[in-house]
Amino acid sequence: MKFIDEVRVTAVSGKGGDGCGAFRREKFVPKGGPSGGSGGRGGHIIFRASRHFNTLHSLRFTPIIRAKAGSSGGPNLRTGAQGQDHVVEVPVGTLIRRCASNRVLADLHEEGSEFLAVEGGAGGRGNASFKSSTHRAPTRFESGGPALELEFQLELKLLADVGLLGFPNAGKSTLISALSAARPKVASYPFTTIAPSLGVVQVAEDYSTFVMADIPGLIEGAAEGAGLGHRFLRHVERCRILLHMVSLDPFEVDAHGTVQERFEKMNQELHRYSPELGTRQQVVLLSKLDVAEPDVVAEASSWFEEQGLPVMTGSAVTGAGMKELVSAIARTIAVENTDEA
Ligand SMILES: Nc1nc2c(ncn2[C@@H]2O[C@H](COP(=O)(O)OP(=O)(O)OP(=O)(O)O)[C@@H](O)[C@H]2O)c(=O)[nH]1
Ligand SMILES: [Mg+2]
Repeated sequence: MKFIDEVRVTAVSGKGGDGCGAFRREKFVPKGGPSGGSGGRGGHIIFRASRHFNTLHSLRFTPIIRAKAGSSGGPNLRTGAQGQDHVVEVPVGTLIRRCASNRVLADLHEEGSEFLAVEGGAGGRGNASFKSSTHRAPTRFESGGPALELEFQLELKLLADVGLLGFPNAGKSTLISALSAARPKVASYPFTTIAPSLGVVQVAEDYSTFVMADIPGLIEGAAEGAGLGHRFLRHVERCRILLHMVSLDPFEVDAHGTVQERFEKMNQELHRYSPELGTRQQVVLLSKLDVAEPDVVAEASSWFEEQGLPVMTGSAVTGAGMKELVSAIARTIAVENTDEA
């Protein structure tokens, strides 16, 4: 299924049912009085977060969502049935904006959380509702409230603890495949990954888990749209930490520069996307250790240490350094969590 993380929908609530104007007419019941029932409320449009969805794909082809109208009230004090609400299930992590104002109205970041987007029209009152001690035969009754039509922009921002960041071919998808049950496509050409995916990683020490997000690779100039652009960074925006991967593969030097250059270029792109994301806590992994030249590893490691940046090395293919990496990520997430509390 195609990964869709942005859709625009028109939501139309149900009209309220009309109230009824009627009088009780029965044999042997003189002056039976008003008996018009009220109309039922129109259906609401409600968005609900569900773990069963991980893309907004299903809304792509239903750009107009409608709820049912309420039924009219009837004679003999019959109240009209309420129009059925339309509950639209969206992935956990969906932001809802009004198109008119571009304001974020809701952030459905918890399973089951709901947002009442458009209220159904109120049911009109029937003439029986207007009865009083001084006005015993009212003929007045109301129409139901109108249906409302509003436009919304839905935007999915995945929720994960750690986001993978790196140039194409850094080995991001290989890493998430090695550490979790996620199986994104892996290949030796750039931009193999074109849609984000999530994987759950288990920490050996205490059986706790964290969620990792794999996103497409970024290249220099992504802010101007180079490669796949930088829009996928939205999916790591809400990650506690970033795992910044830089490949030690000698071939990458020709493609995008030395390890240090690639690290700095990536951080610049990150900063250009969002200065706030640019300061997010990072764990640096020099990947593909199995094909690295020893002097390059030594030089890069000492450069990172000079900068005061903790750096790890490893290979998702041979498994070297993976256990240490998972522990380091788990520790960093724990620190971030306590800092926030
Ligand atoms: N030797 C070696 N090769 C690796 C390692 N990790 C990944 N690769 C290879 O590197 C290539 C790219 O790996 P991917 O995991 O697809 O890289 P990616 O960062 O997800 O790339 P994009 O999705 O294109 O951004 C594949 O051919 C992998 O088999 C590693 O640790 N050692
Ligand atoms: Mg990939």
